[in-house]
Amino acid sequence: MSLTVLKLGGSVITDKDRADTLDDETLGRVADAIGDASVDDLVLVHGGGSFGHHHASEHGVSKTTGSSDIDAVTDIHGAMKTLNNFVLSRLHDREISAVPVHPFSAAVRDATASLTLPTGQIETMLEEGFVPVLHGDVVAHEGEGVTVVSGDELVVSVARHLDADRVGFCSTVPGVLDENDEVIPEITTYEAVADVLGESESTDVTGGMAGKVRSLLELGAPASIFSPDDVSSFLDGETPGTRIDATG
Ligand code: IP8
Repeated sequence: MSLTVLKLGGSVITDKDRADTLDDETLGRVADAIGDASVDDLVLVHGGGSFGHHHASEHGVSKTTGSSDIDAVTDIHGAMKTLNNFVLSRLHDREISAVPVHPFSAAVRDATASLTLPTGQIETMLEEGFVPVLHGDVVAHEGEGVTVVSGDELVVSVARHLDADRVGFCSTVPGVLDENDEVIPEITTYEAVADVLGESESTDVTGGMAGKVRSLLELGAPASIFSPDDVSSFLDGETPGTRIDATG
């Protein structure tokens, strides 16, 4: 059986300009593509968009800055569960056996901020024919209260532990873009794209593409970044957008 992990970017499935607002049209299109595809095993992960990020920034919680305030925990986690429920319902409308996996109840960060996400339940869900749907969330973090765990971190963790065959990121951009805004078809080393992505941390803050490319190069499985229009072709086994694979 081959395992595919697909991340739905938060800004793809929500309206990023309005708090707690779905982009139902795009979510519906992506759900249609997933419903029409014939993949063996599929794990979905979605980001926070205007649900998680809005509440996280209101409470000053990030991947590195934690909080023990129960209102912060319930607001952020609650918003992400609401978004997860919307995603599940749109998948159920297409007869996809999607089931929720809430990282707050399963994952943990130690004092060095290293993330542990048990995957036994996800494996059994897959074996039983379900499509587990994880999401960016808050997680208990030793010495910090809770911090944010991004969907990207969850994708990397799940793909590593379950030895995924393919990893896809459905994003608002059609791939990693060069200086002329053309899609770079393939990235095999960071050096080759360092000039375009920038080495600085500011790139991570503004777009996260540099950090994403770095962690995908370390994944050990081919990963692709593409737009919602390309979900079908990715699930059909093609490599739309940018393919990132350090193994060449
Ligand atoms: O959108 C962040 O997940 P991401 C989730 O994948 C929260 O970075 C709670 C802000």
